[in-house]
Amino acid sequence: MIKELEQWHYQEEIDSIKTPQEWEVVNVSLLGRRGKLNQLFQKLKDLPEKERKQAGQRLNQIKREIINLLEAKKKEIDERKKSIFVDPTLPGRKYPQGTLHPLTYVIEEIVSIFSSLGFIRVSYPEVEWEYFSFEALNMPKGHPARDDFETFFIDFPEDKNYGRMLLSPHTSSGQNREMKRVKPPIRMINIAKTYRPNWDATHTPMFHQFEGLCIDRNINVTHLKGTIDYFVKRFFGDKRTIRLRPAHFRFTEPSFEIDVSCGVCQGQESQREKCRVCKSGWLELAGAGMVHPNVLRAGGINPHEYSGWAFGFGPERCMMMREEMKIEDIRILYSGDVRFLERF
Ligand code: FA5
Repeated sequence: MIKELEQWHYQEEIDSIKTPQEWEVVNVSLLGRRGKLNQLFQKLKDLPEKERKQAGQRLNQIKREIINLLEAKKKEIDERKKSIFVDPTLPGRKYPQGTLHPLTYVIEEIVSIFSSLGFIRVSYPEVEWEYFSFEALNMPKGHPARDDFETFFIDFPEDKNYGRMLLSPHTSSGQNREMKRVKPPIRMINIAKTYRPNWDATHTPMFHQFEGLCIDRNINVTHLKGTIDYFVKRFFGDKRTIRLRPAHFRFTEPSFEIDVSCGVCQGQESQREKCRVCKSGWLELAGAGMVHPNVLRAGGINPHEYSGWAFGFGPERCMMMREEMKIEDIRILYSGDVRFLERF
């Protein structure tokens, strides 16, 4: 015990106290009912008589030292407190404040534009079955069109009806789920995270898509064109126009790529070839088309009674195509760089 007492650095502990709160903590830990000193006093009774006497004397001595040191420390802290001048008229300190991610604002804006047309926002699983991402979209097992949607597969037992589990490569997987959830008329806007193994200035492995789906009696391409034109004018500005180019998707027939006129050169003939952003007057915006009859059937909808269209946009790309954004590399959105995020 004597050895333990000699190696006890209570003085250093008391010396290191800086605030009244720290003083309280140390005071209780040394002199409190369950404090170190009391614990050592309790141990005395188990020592042989000779050692007990010696240790008892030393312990009492240490107790007095601790009391004196703590009192001196308290005085020192009180003195220091008196000498600190507090000016309550000074303005408060500003703490850094976080904001929503810029893409969250963009998604809210997109939802509000489509809500005004009667579209209802839904979200479907990001960890999805092969069936909803491919089979239900007229892409049977082994079909080469699946390669267009490079996919991350999940290490999970295969389901005999739904196939392998995967990270959804596009929001089109929500089409079949929506058709099974509600009967037409359907006006869905499905916004979710989507995943593909890509990484460059215009691709990230995790990105978002928003999928529009409209199914009703007598729906045709003019409704699709009108809806997208309305969105583009509200999102990018009145001067921007769209064009539909023929394309191929297995789940729509006919299928289109939708382009928006470039916001930098405004698609003007004299300037578009020199434009550093588009080189053609147009920027590729989304895929779209009339829902394939097989896709309607897979969703339990009679293609002789109903028709519909669908589109799939990338909100990150939409954000990049806004002139005022000046985002040249999509990856900055997910870099966590506060200097970039502070702009919003
Ligand atoms: C599709 O994903 C189709 N499902 C779209 C569709 C829906 C067509 C409904 C017909 C009917 P695509 O692979 O082209 O198509 O992707 C659509 C948009 O997602 C692209 O225009 C782009 O804006 C965005 N996108 C695709 N891959 C990435 C990526 N790795 N990073 C960021 N955005 C991406």
